Formats: sequence, C-alpha cells, structure tokens
Amino acid sequence: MKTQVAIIGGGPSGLLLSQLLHVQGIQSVVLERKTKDYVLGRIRAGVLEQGFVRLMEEAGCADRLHAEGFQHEGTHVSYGDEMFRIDFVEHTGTPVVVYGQTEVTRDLYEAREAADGKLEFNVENVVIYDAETGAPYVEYEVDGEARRLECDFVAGCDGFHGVSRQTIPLDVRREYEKLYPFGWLGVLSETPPVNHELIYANSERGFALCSMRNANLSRYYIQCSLSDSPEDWTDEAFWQELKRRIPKEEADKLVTGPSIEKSIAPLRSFVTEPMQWGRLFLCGDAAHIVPPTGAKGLNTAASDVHYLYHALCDYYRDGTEEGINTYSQKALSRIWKAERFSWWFSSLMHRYPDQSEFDLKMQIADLEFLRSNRAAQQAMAENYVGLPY
Ligand code: FAS
Ligand code: PHB
Repeated sequence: MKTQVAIIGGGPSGLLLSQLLHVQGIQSVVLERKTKDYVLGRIRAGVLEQGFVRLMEEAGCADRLHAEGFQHEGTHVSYGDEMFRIDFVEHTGTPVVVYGQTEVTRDLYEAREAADGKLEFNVENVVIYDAETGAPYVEYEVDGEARRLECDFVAGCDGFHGVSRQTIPLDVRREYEKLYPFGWLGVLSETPPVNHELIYANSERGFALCSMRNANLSRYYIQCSLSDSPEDWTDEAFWQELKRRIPKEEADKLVTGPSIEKSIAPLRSFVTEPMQWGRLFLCGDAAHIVPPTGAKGLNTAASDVHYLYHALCDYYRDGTEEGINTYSQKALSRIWKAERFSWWFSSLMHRYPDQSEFDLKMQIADLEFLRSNRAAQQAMAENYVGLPY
C-alpha cells in the first residue's frame, strides 16, 4: 500500500494531523496499536487553548466543541484557605475552553470515518524503515498478516511509549528528563463541579485540582505517593482528602458521589531533540511530556501538528522544503517554553518530600507575589492560555 503521509498513532496528534491533511487533499494512513474504543476510554486532558480550537475549526471538527465546550475566562489558585483568581481575559483578551480530550478524539474519529479515512487498528510490530531517505516505508502486522506502507513522510504520533522516537538513532537523539516524586490520583464523578472555574490548590497536605467536563461531570485530582495505586483509595477516602486540600468555603460546597473512573498518572518533564530525522517527524507525547499542572500536554501536541501540517502543505503545494527542514527547531522553541511553565507551576503548587522550611517560605512568597502582582498574573495568564504558535 502507498500513501503520502504514514501516521503512527491514532491519538489526538495523529488524528488531528490526518484530518487537517485530508482537508488539504493530502492522503494519509493512521496506524493505531489499540482499538478505537480503547483509545476513547482513556481519560486525559481537559483544557484547550484557542490555538487548538482554531485547528479543530480548520479541520472541520469544532461544531460539538463550540456547542458543548465551556469557555473559562479565568482560574482560581488557592493556598490553605486563601484563594485568588487569575483573569485570563483581563490579562490576555483570551479564554480557554474546557472540553475533554476524549471528546476531541471522538470528534476526530467521527470526521475521519465520515471522510472514509484510512485508519488501521490493532496494528503490531510497527517498524519504520529508510526514514533518512526520500522513500521511507513502514512495516507492521494486523492479525498476524505482514503489511508494508510506502510513503513520502512518516509522522510519529505514537506517544511516549511508541516506536517512532526509538527509530531516531541514539547518537542523534538528546533526551532531557525530570521525574517528579509524586503522582496525580484522578477521579471522574457524575456530580456538579464544586466551582464554575478550575481550582488549583496548594495545601500542607499536597496539591489538588478541581476541574470538570460538563455541568454534571467533574474531574478531581490529588497529589499522591508514587507507591499508591488506585485500589488503595476508596471513594470516601478520596473525597475526605480532597476536602482537606481546598479552601473550607469550597469544601463545604463539594458534592461527592461514586467515582466512574479512578487512575494514577506519574508526572514527568521530558523532551527529545531533534524532533525529526530525515522524513520522520515526531509530534506530541512521542517527543515531549509535561506534568499536567499547566494543561499543556495536549496543547503542545496541537502546536506540533500545526507546524508539521503547514510544512507538508507547503511541500505538496509548491515543493518548498523550508517548513519540513525547520519543523524541529520551530516546534522545540514553543515546547521548551511550555516545559518551563509546566515545571514552574508544578513547583509552585505541589509539596515536595525534600522541601525545607525555607523552600516552603519561598513557595508561599511566590504565591503571595502571584496574588498581588499584576505583571506576575499577566505572565501566568499568557502561558496558561497558550503562547503564540
Ligand atoms: P497519545 O499517547 O494520546 O496517543 C498515542 C497513540 O499512539 C495511542 O493511541 C497509542 O495507542 C498509539 N501507539 C503507541 N505505540 C504505538 C505503535 N507502536 N504503533 C501504533 N500505535 C501506537 N494532558 C493535559 O493537558 N492535561 C491532563 O490532565 C493530562 N492527563 C494525562 C494523563 C495521563 C495518564 C497521560 C498518559 C497523559 C495525560 N495528558 C494530559 C497528556 C495527554 O493529554 C497527551 O498530551 C496527549 O494524549 C498527547 O496526544 P498524542 O501525542 O496523540 O499521544
Ligand atoms: C483536567 O480537567 O483533566 C485537567 C485540567 C487542567 C489541568 C490538568 C487536567 O491542568
């Protein structure tokens, strides 16, 4: 089989790229290791930058996002019983949109299927060959049957545990990583959100986040030990702990209920450089990971897709190679700023096991400064709503 762009991975990065290319008449084939239902069953991101929204509009997939997504014009930050608000619109003129990654992925699958897009599921043993030549190809198996996909370009959208990054030779790759000494225990519950906006909470017991998916579907997180497993936490224990980490006024309003999903995500900062090798281009989690504190994971996948999509359009439209030759440099410039923001916000909001009394004083002073200083709030708001592409 032959196509123009072989896309490894049917998560949001791969699907968004495939749909955008389709709109421009560029062929692609998406190879996904799991089933569609498995991909849709993963509960992940919840906050979209306007840049993501614009890409979904360009892909013709934004109708439900506009109908069901919630515009958020600010967020709350709390420490102990103190709470203040960062007004995104006042500082940047831009809101964010709360709309779950699951729904984004569902909308993209729907669009690909409506366009009779080539999606292959349950693919195994994917191997990328000749990426450094002008004629790369991919070999893989489906139900034990060996297949070969010839292409002009390969987009590695297969996440942190995929094969694409590993295809770039070790002596070419440079990897940067920071592991955090805690995880996030997340719960989804069919209860009304405690607040109409998000609450990022720093408490002496650790971090908590109050988020949502819709008026009757809430998403909550608490910082937990890396040795915890979801089974260690009953719903009651989770709710009691969450209440102890958010301001009393909010805790008194919290509506609890049975968890319909409960999972623990480890936190890591990670970047691989370069994000391309010959005609192989890495997008999203295949190239970089951020702690979810700044809601940048999905949103940096989007800016990667934006750069690669425009580079491929330029190549196929008029043969120019400037975009494909500078993809990695462009993507990394924005990625590192998002890495910094996610690291900074995680450092501000979490309690670290090795934190000294002095470190704690610095953290509270940082929160007081953010609370009282307009420039600090503007900087936070500009990073949170998303730096320019
Ligand atoms: P993904 O990992 O989503 O998709 C990669 C796809 O490639 C998967 O479907 C996988 O099955 C497939 N694949 C892997 N190997 C393959 C192979 N060899 N062959 C074929 N297919 C292969 N971000 C936020 O902004 N906020 C959050 O709260 C948040 N929470 C998260 C929680 C968890 C547990 C994780 C892991 C991530 C979270 N993220 C969050 C980040 C997340 O949203 C990612 O940024 C987003 O999924 C990136 O999308 P992709 O790059 O498409 O990678
Ligand atoms: C979520 O709703 O899942 C969410 C929101 C904001 C974050 C992380 C996760 O920073």
